[in-house]
Amino acid sequence: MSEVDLTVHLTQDDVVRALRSDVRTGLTATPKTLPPKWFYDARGSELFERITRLPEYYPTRAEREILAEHAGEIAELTSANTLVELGSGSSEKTRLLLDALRDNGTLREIVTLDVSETALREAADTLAAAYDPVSVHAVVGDFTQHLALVPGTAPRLVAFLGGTIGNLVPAERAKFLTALRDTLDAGEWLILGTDLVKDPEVLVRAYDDPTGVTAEFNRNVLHVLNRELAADFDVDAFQHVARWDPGPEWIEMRLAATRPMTVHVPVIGLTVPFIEGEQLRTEVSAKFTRDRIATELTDTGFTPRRWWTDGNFGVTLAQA
Ligand code: AVJ
Repeated sequence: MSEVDLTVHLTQDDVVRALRSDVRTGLTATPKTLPPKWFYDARGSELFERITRLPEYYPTRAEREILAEHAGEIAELTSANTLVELGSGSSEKTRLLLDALRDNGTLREIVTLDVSETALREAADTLAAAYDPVSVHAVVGDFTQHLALVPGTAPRLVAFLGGTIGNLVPAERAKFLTALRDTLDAGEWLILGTDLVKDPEVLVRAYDDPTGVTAEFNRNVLHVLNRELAADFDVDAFQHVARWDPGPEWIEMRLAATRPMTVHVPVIGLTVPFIEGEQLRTEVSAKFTRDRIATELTDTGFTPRRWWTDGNFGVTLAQA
């Protein structure tokens, strides 16, 4: 079996430094915020897996169906030699694309990029076994920082799936898409999954399921801070909140303090007061329209080539 080669652009030390810096910035801001990327330790990733199987959380199923239906066409249109997967958590859906590229006879390399070396090694080994003799490059990095370092034989097809781009606010999206466009040669490809604007009740239910899995996922970020930074959050004293904000058209997840509290984060010498009812924002998940996606892609130098939807979720194929 061909070997996986692993490149580390982000050490454990960098990750710890980034967490400290994000926590200091976010918990001293008004209103308080934390970036969603810190949800995903082993427990958070497991909780997210459970979310994807909830009847209320339609995006994963919708995207899988769209990709299953159109992977062949995507492979034909792109004839990609390299599939680059941003965030290896989505490997399962990426495999629909990999199967199609292999069947198309063009697949030569797979690149998978993720912040978690453990998750990455596992995903990369599985891919190497399944797609032998295709070579697999695992890159430990952050898709907002290390795009320029993504290897692979052109034409590459970069897959950014799951609607994860919605976790970025518009300025961050523009920065990310511009950086991605800059690293691609003209003619290379992006396949982008985006959740769509719809009835707010449907959206809120997807982020506030009756069994409370999403609530546990949301609170998990406080467990991460307790473990990694010796913080003393009373996790159960925070209530899960999911709201639709019609202005920016995103779902906001928040954690509301159910009583006044003083939280200590000794590792960074921080003391954080919460008043009763105060809400800490933990995630935005932006929802899109076809027009908005096309505009954001065009504004950053991409040309949208194809659009598929089931009415709930959209998949766009764009070319650099
Ligand atoms: C994996 C980031 C796309 O925003 O829908 C699921 C994460 N948050 N439920 C999303 C999530 C709450 C998810 N993404």
